[in-house]
Amino acid sequence: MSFYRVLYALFLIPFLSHSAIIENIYAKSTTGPNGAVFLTITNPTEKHLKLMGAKSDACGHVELHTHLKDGDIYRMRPIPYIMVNPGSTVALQPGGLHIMLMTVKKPLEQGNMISLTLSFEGQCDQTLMVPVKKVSGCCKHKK
Ligand SMILES: [Cu+2]
Repeated sequence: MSFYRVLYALFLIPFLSHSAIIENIYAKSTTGPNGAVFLTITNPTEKHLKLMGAKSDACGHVELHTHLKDGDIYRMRPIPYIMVNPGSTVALQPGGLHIMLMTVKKPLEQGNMISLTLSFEGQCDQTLMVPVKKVSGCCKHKK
């Protein structure tokens, strides 16, 4: 490796560490019209990280959702972005924040893989392969 290559690699390291760390990602199996993806997002940077949206070829479009209490029941509500504070982790999980797959093209069955592209503000899009898992006793995705 030449001196310049080493220099180039050292130069890149701070930029590589400036991206979101995605873990524990899965999609809930469903035969219904809508699905949901859950994951954790860790922000290793010193700046706020904003998930602005997502895309998937497994469904018509993708929305970011949260659950808000409405009287005695929790209802899903679309939100414009999900913020991850510097050095912290946000969990998208059943009953809370989630990525909603609207108008799923075909049933999401356990063992399938779907692709999902996450868009963070000021970063390159991240495309991930997401395994479909059966989740029992989970939320029903109705509006
Ligand atoms: Cu939802």
